[in-house]
Amino acid sequence: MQPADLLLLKPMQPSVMEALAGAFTLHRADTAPDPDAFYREIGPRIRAMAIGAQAPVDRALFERLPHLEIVVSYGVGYDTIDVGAAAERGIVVTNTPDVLSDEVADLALGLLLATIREIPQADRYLRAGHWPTRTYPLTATLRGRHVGILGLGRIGRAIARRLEGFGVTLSYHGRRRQEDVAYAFHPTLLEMARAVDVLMIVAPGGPETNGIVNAEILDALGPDGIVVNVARGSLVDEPALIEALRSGTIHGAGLDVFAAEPQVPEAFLGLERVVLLPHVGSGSVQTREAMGRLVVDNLLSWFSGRGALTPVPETPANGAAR
Ligand code: 8YV
Repeated sequence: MQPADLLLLKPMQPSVMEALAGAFTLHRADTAPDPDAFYREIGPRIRAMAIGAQAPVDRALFERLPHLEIVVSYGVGYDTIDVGAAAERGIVVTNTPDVLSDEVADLALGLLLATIREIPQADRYLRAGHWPTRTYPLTATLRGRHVGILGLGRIGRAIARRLEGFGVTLSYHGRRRQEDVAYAFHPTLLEMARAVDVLMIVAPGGPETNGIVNAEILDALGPDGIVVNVARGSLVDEPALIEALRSGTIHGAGLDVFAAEPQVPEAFLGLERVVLLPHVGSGSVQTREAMGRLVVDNLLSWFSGRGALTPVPETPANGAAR
């Protein structure tokens, strides 16, 4: 049988490219000299598409791919894929849940501690030769804190489990109360922000959560407040966060994600009580390999007629609507 035609918007990691090349006929959109001609010629042959997380996939792209059956995304968040338009066409969308939860949770804890105890700043201080002249200034503490988790999904729960070991109080806010956890549920983000002094952002991006961490929420966190974001930059009103950090409305922030990444607002770079990371939450060799394997396995399972392994809930698991 002829291998199915697979579209890549950009190349993926070598192990994934190798596995895909062995099973599919690959077409790379990023190297096409004339994108319109490329989609006119190749578009009708494409049955599958593999993408990196945060690649925009909209209705207009689906229209250029009339025989598309499946979109496999390398990442757990799929806020940039129009899953509504996919579902209408019966196109299955898959993501890579579970395999990255512990890795992202580890990074979130590291970022929280780095922010509160100023670990990167202290490292810079030592390297700059300041220690012999003056000991490093005392920092804030995690002791006695109340952490509010925005989004108690798989990663949120992995973060909460780790935080239990740190002896902090835990609360959460999300779409609904979860009966199998003992942490306090807050029906609104504002109510939770008033109760806690650390806001850990782990909720999905997209229109429902766009800019929900705004000036009012930051004000409610208060002057000891710490914001840690390992989800999507879009959840945070970045100008409001910059202002809150400048004015001392909150104490500090640890950010792994930004609204227009890889562009980072210049103002963050000049702020002392901020730890900035280049979206590395899932970025270990082992976890990225596991994500890559799941991308490939979803495709292999689909084209052997066994359905997708990890379809997102919005689209049909077996393409039933087609
Ligand atoms: C990305 C992520 O997958 O899973 C997600 O939603 O944001 C990350 O793990 C990673 O940056 C690779 O694109």
